[in-house]
Parts: sequence; structure tokens; C-alpha cells
Amino acid sequence: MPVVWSDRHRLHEPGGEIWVGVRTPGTELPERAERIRAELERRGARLVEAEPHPDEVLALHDPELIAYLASAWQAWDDAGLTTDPGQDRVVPYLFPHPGLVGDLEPGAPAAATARAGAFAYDTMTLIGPGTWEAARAAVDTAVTAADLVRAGERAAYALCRPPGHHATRTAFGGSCYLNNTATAAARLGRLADDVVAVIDIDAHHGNGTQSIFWESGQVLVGSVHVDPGAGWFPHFLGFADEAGAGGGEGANRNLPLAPGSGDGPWLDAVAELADWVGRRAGSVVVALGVDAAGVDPESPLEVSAEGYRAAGRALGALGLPTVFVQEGGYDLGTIGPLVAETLFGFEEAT
Ligand code: SP5
Ligand code: ZN
Repeated sequence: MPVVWSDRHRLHEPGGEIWVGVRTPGTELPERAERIRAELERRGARLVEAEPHPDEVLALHDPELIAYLASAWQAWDDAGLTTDPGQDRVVPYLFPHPGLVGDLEPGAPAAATARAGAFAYDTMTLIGPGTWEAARAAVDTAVTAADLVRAGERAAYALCRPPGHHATRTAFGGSCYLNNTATAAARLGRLADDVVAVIDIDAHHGNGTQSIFWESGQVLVGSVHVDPGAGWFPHFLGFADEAGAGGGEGANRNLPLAPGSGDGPWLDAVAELADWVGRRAGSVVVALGVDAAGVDPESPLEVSAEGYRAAGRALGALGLPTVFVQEGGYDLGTIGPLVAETLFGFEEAT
């Protein structure tokens, strides 16, 4: 299947993450995408350049979030914050928490420091000089892959970076700025009347995608992930009883797994999601994080390379047009092979 790529991902260098107030090196590194690309090329993949698209492709997001992300770095630098206090990335410090503002509509903050907290929901997702351009290119990558499938490819893989499934309509976090997966799903559904499904196999709950399609019956959203109730990101969301609302009632499914779960329970959950969407959807977007792997530093799940290959086969057996969108996966030594196993498993089954 075609592999959609943009060099512009390299412009996003998070420069670490602020985790419990401490700046740690972080794991969402440019090298991740380079490793995946190298492995897929080694196995003979066909690379396709991401097609630039106008900003209309960002319609799932609030225009205020878009305007903020596009200007945040410059505003931060203009405010002198890179020299005093000497912070070289945009970092929030105060949040318009419901307990702070209550029913009042918070005013638009003038200070660059305060504006950050109006759009970021965590302290870990830093903005640097090239973040906007890279996040924008990741959306172009996902949209290009969706367009290839709409044009008749059975499947396409968007090698997106930064990832996207934690980004909501109005806020960013979890190393994500713009929701690449949700945008690909909206693009796939645009011309077809039938339902599109998202199957999110990243180790973390895809809270952004869930929230964007919460009231939509046109996009099914299923996610298998480590149980947030057991102490894992995104902590507040991703529980089994979150089923959607309004027209989207019953169109959202979460399958949280206990920490330590390996191939058995994980593949059962993938099969359950595949079966659920197979009977309802005409096309699929797979949010492909490979951070459920045993070696991954960001999750306690214990999925093996054979598990990823089997997941790929289960998804391929659906027989539906499918867009894969890269999400998490942080072990540099295995990220390439894990992605390759999933995609080859898929092709094996078709
Ligand atoms: C796209 C994606 O996979 N985002 C994951 C975001 C979860 N990050 C949570 C990070 C928590 C702090 N990391 C500490 C690492 C200790 N091993
Ligand atoms: Zn993840």
C-alpha cells in the first residue's frame, strides 16, 4: 500500500515535555518517523509525498484553536519569554478550569503565557518554532492517504507526525495538536453516504477523536487501550461506559484493558471492534499507535510483533477500504518493524 510522507514533520522538535513540573527529554521525537520510513523502504514500500491542502481541511477544529496554534510560537517569542524567564517552548501555566470560571465565559487573555492555558489541556505538549508547520503537514499527510483510498486504493498508510488522536475540537494535548485521524475519517466520509469507522489501537484512549465525533452517528469510534482507571493517560476519559450522545448514542465504544495485558486480550478486543464496525461501516480509519508493545516506554501493555501482525490480518479480513494513520509508538528500536508487521498482516489478509 502507498506510504504517505512529508519531510516537514522534522520541523516539530518538542524539546522535551514538562511532566509533573520537570522537563524530561520526552519520547515523541523526529527520529520516530525516520525509523518507520527506513523500515518500510527497506521492505520495498512505495512512498508518496503528502499533497498540500487549503485550511478547509481543518474544519473539525475550532477556528480559535487553529489561529492560536498558527501564531503561538511567534507570540511567545515576541513577548520575550525565550529570554525572560528563558523558556524556549510555549508552556501553559494557568488553565480556565471549570472550578475556576464556573458558568462565566472566560475573557480572552492578553498574555501569551495565559493564552497557552486556554488551548492546552496538559503541560507536556510543547510548541516550538516549527510545530505548526509540522502539525499542518501531518493533516495533509492523513488527507492525502484518505484521498488515495477514495480514488480506489484498497488501503493507504499516513506516516503522520506529530500524532493527533488526543487533540479535540478546541484543545491540544497528549503530544497532539491537530487530529489527523479524525480529519482522515471526515474526508473518507465526505463523498460516501455510508458510515465511516475509526478503530484506534494506540495504547492510549483516543479521547480527541471520541470527543469530535461524540454526537455523530456517521462516524463510529472504537478504541482499545490501557484502562485509564488503572492510572494511565488520559486518566479522565476512555472508560467502557462512554457510548456517545444524541445522534451518536451507541456509536462510540471503549475497550479498556488491564495493565500487563498481552496478545490474547488485546487481539480479542481488536476482533470485537472489527466485528462491530464490519457490520455497520463502509470504510475504516485505523489509528495505528504501536505503543501497546511490550517494549514501549509509555504503556504497560505487552503486545508482541506477532500480535501486531495478527491485528493487521484481522483488520484486512474486514475487506473494507482502509486508511492507516500513525499515532503513538516510542521505542525507536522496534517502532519500524511493529508498523511494518501490522501493514503486512493487513495485506496478507486481502
Ligand atoms: C499519541 C500518544 O501516544 N500520546 C501519548 C501521550 C501520553 N503521554 C503520557 C506521558 C506521561 C509521562 N511520561 C512519563 C514516561 C515515564 N516512562
Ligand atoms: Zn499512545
